Amino acid sequence: MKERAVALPVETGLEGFILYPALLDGAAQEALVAALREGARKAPPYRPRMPRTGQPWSIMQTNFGPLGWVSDERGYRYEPRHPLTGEPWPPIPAMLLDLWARIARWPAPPEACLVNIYRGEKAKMGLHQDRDEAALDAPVLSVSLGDSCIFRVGGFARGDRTRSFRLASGDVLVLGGPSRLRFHGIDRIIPGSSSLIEGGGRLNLTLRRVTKP
Ligand code: MD3
Ligand code: FE
Repeated sequence: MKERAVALPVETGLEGFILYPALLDGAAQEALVAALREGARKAPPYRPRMPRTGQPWSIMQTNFGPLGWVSDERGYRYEPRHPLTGEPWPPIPAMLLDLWARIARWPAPPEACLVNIYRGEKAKMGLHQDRDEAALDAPVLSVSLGDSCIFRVGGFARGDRTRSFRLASGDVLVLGGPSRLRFHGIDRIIPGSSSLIEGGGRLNLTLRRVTKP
């Protein structure tokens, strides 16, 4: 996949938190959406549920790669198979593996690509930490596609002060070093801000190393 030649990522002031605005150009975004649509035929998006209560989330999810992140009454965990079809997740699209190799600065490939699907005004993700991975020293790489959103990032305790950023289609974030354990969430999407996805909405891809290499 071709990426824009962005020499300098945006300085966020947060160590290990690197934002590459519009790293993916329009053609790369289109190609990625096409690859995701193809994969999603084998791994249909489903609505995750909260541990214990089974309360449904406002977003849908699916995964690519040898492992996929799932949430239901039994808790948060990584699984090698789709919860509804029982089939292995489809492979991570090659263009995403290339992107990881180029900018994650990590010696082993990602094992999971979690796809979050935000549709409508109600779609959001509460403040949380990502710590279900044994390889917590590996970064998380995030790609935003479609409508822009308001992304919130805090500190290392839930009550710490937060800042918010707008993330737009084609933006790539690398969350590494100490920032890997910052609280973060999505307040809302901004409907009508992109025409990339038919019918509107936002996709977020997170590439993750789960096991220690
Ligand atoms: C900051 N997804 O899937 S991606 C998630 O846009 C998740 O769907 C959001 O949080 C989304 O867990 C945000 C950006 C992101 C991902 C992981 C992080 C930011 C992070 C880990 C630590 C700090
Ligand atoms: Fe997260």
